[in-house]
Amino acid sequence: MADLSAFPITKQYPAKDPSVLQLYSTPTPNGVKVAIALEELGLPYEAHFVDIMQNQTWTPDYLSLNPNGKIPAILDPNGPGGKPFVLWESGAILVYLADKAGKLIPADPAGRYETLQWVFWQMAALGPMTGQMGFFHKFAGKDWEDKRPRDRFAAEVKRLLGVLEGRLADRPFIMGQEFTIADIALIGWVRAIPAFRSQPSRAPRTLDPTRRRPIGGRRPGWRTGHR
Ligand SMILES: N[C@@H](CCC(=O)N[C@@H](CS)C(=O)NCC(=O)O)C(=O)O
Repeated sequence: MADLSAFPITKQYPAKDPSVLQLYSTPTPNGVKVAIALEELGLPYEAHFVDIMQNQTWTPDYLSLNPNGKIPAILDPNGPGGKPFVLWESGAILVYLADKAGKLIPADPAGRYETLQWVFWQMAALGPMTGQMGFFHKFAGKDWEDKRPRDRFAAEVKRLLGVLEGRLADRPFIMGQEFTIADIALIGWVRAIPAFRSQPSRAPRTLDPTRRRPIGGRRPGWRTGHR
């Protein structure tokens, strides 16, 4: 049985089964990605709900896990070299899990780099821009008098969705017929877009589950991960 007692996070969230991967998360657009990947890969794990509304990521125990004070984060008792391994940043965790299981990322180098390109695009562009749009449309920034930041982020999200629509115009998933971590990275954020606007907006085409686009694919991991 793995001993995780050296990790202070296990005081805040005790591990019932320290032999399986420990997930610290919340079903936000970033948090949901890791749960979806774990479900899709069928890897055993134990999920700990981190209440970000109660600032639970800012405790000394949580910060010892992730000094950036954000979910998601993992503690894998069987990391590289068979040693316990901590990782945070959802994109890095997705790549780690895909490599660990040897699934959800193409094996050929070109396909692998192209998948990573879309994961990075989500992490650097669609995610942060949508987050800012949500801040200015719906959350604390909605009462700001100056509407230019709101309009700037909304316009950029619209442009980015156009890029995504273009990519999906002739294929069911980002990488063609294969469902990968690039799709998983995008799921939560694209689904959040209608809710992050002050007025309900027509869901982008990528959200329509009947089209079986990656965002709406009726996959078991998608459902469980989003709960
Ligand atoms: N780039 C990070 C972003 C993580 C992030 O922003 N997490 C948010 C929830 S989606 C969070 O933990 N917020 C809590 C807080 O800031 O107090 C990732 O993708 O993992």
